[in-house]
Amino acid sequence: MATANKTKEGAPFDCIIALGSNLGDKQANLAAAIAHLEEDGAVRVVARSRDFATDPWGKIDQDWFVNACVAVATELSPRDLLARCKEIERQMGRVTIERWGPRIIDLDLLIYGDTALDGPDLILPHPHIGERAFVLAPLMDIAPDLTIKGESVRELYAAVDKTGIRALN
Ligand code: PH2
Ligand code: MG
Ligand code: MG
Repeated sequence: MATANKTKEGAPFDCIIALGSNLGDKQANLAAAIAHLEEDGAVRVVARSRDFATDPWGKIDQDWFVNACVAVATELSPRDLLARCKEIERQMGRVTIERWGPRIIDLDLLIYGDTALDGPDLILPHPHIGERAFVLAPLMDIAPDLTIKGESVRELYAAVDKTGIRALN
């Protein structure tokens, strides 16, 4: 266990993974990705947010997204967990044509304990959490008191533009 981070229900977790989809059956894609995460026993989902419909951010000439987050417990290292996420994206048929473009499924590591990394393939904590309501709204569901670089999810969420974000369940 990397740190003593806990969900709002008190369940310890190692990592938070953000999920997004804006192609096909978006909610089913998120559910399938979460099932894949758990299928080999190396990752256990300890909390799952609601699904949120979100307007596209960054590249706005594309369909709306469904976004969610899961808190997971795992013995996998950050890089092995990233590789597992990339493998799931590949298995589910993700094709990347352009940066921030449409995708069947996107799995991003947001935080992994108190690990700070700045590599070409993985930056931890994820550098854009504070700008993105589509990440912070689901995070509020599972870990509002989590601190990221000195600011709580609650504080970050209060400050971000929440236009175009709505819970689906
Ligand atoms: N992901 C992006 C870029 N823009 N917008 C929304 N609403 N949801 C996303 O998951 C998303 C995005 C790059 O990963
Ligand atoms: Mg992403
Ligand atoms: Mg990604």
